[in-house]
Amino acid sequence: MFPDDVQQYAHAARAIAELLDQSKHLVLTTHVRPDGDAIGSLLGLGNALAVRGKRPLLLVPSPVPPFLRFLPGVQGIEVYDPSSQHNRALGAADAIVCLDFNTLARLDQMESPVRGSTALRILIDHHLDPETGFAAALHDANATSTAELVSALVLLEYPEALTPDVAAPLYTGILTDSGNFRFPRVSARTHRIVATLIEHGADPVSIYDAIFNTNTPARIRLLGEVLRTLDIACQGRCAVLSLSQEQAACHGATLDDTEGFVQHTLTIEGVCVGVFLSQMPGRDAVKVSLRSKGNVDVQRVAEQLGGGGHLNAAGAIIERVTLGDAKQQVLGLIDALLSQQQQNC
Ligand SMILES: [Mn+2]
Repeated sequence: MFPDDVQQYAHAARAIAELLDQSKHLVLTTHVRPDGDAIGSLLGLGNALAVRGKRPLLLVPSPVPPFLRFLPGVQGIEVYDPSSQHNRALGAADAIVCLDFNTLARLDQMESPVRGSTALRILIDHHLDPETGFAAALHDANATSTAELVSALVLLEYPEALTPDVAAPLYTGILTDSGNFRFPRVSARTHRIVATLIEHGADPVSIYDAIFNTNTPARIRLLGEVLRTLDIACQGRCAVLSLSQEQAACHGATLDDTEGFVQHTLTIEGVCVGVFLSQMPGRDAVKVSLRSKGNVDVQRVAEQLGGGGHLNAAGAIIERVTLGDAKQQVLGLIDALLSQQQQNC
């Protein structure tokens, strides 16, 4: 680590550490439908505080996805249950640490007990435009991940607590939220932090294996079938994949099995918009997943279809439509988008 790498966070980290040190009843939480960064940050900080003798309650609004259940300490995470002691615990907390989200609406059914609690709220996050009301915040929208910021906090305030059980979840958070170190916010600093995590026991090979080498034969066969539907449109700049209900049913696949299929579209040279259309099982509707490169704003396309998302990743559901009509509608919007703006991709 270069000394300057995390120095910009020293002030924020000190303020957070002071609040954490003072609190007896500490709750750590993250957003609904947690991803690798959410759970990695939660466990990274939770395990570091445990080394320091704290016993924070790790409480989340929805279950940990199976691909993250290899992480150390994951069995200690509790899923919020309004009929249990959780409301009392939130009410009695001195501090609630909000990781990887910045608006309390992302807590889903936990939002109202958290809002109702007198606990100080502490923010550690990298999303744009955090809401107000946090007693202390470590926030940087230029960081790859919340786990990168938690790593900075640990390195600045609890360097002795950087054990393998802390390093592995933090590595997982940075790895997954940076698209395996390839998204634009990845920097030399990111790699220096990751190098430090590896030096302290994060194992890149076993972590990658646990997260990514988990396909079933059925999913790979389904992917093969989906890849055969490839269509190139908009003068080679848009790639479309699709999946009908019949194809999905014949492989016994659910929508979860198609997670990540859309990413294959952007691996084609010259393609800057990727689309994956899937008929929703048991519904007369088509799910549209959109990805893009550079400044091509697929969120605008999603919004026109009644959905939403971000600049480079967005989605929508079109009701009462055939797969063919959905494709025509989506391609019309993408064609208009690509001809409107100056595109850099
Ligand atoms: Mn994140």
